Amino acid sequence: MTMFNQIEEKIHGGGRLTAEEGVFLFRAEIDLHRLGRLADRVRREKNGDAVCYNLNAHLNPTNICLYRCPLCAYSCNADDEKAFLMTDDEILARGREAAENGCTELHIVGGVHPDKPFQWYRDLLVRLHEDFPRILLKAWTAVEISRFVHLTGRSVENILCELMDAGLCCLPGGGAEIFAPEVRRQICPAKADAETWLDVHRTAHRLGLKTNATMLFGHVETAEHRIDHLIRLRELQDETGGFQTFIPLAFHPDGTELSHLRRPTGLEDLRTMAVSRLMLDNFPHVKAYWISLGVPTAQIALGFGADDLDGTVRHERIHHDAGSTAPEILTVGQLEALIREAGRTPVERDTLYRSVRRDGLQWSVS
Ligand code: V47
Ligand code: SF4
Repeated sequence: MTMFNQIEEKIHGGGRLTAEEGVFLFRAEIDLHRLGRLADRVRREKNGDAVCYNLNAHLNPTNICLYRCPLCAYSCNADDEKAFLMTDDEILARGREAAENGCTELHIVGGVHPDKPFQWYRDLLVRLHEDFPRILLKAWTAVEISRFVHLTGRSVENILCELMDAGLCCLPGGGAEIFAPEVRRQICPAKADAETWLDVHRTAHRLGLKTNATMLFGHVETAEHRIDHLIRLRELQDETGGFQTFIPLAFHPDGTELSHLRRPTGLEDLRTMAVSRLMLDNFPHVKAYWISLGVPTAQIALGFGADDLDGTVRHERIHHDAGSTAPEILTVGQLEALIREAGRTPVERDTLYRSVRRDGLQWSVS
């Protein structure tokens, strides 16, 4: 029996893939359609026909960043002509716009500003939460949380508790990149390391705060690095159960210090989606982020393990600055049509994966 046959039998029997099997599935000669069918079967067992999506908006309060990761085209220094720092009024105007458009979520991340104290990040949540209490705030990556720990000398737990009191609902999955230190040294040498990222999420889960996880693929990493990354996430999920969804992010090189690299191809995107679904047997959802994959690949990814399509998305800058040619926004009608055309049933969800029911401008969750 070939190794692929053995893997299929294992998956059909509910078994868990080893690192060696995961690396094998990344080999170029593996039949992508066969791999996709396997991931699609696992997806169907977990989520049936449903594909969830949400109505959200991004808020990136500043692009000034202390870390200046080589992978990033978005960040800059304070004296750069493209530098911006939003005022309180501009931030609240974004909240108002999101509310007027029926958004249930604000996704808030940005540069790690060299001068802004923890209080600035906290107060921003307080103001948005006070003015727009129905919009759930998915805010600050583990990288930002570790910066707050450094700034205040307080513990991760203490910082997260204060942010939860301020209105934080969930941590986004950014900053994970690839955990292996030899890769981080090349793509993001200055920011939080793998252990710090995992510890922030572990602590969040212990406090009852749900989080997401990402993996940035298609730059200098190998299949072994990707599998190591996925297994470290799987182990933490075994321990805590606090991850909601996994998002594979395709690297966009334009405008970064790594602009000599090429963007991963559509086939690499789909292979990574399928292997992620198969390796992360304890993650409820796998997300196709159309801003990163592009709309056509994100739609096809719904047949390669993804069951979560993020989102209506307005005002995204991080991937667009790095050359993403995806639109700025998709309407609910467009998202639902993409899902239906893929033969699946669209279900609106909120940040915590509760179903959303709408009646005119009002909505309720269950
Ligand atoms: O951590 C930065 C990535 C991430 C580039 O939690 C780049 O639901 C590609 O994490 N090419 C931020 N990617 C985005 C993110 C995210 C997105 C959607 C949903 C969720 C969620 C989280 O963007 C960063 C980094 O990995 N990124 N630069 C680039 N040049
Ligand atoms: Fe800063 Fe994040 Fe860009 Fe790194 S990826 S430079 S931490 S904004």
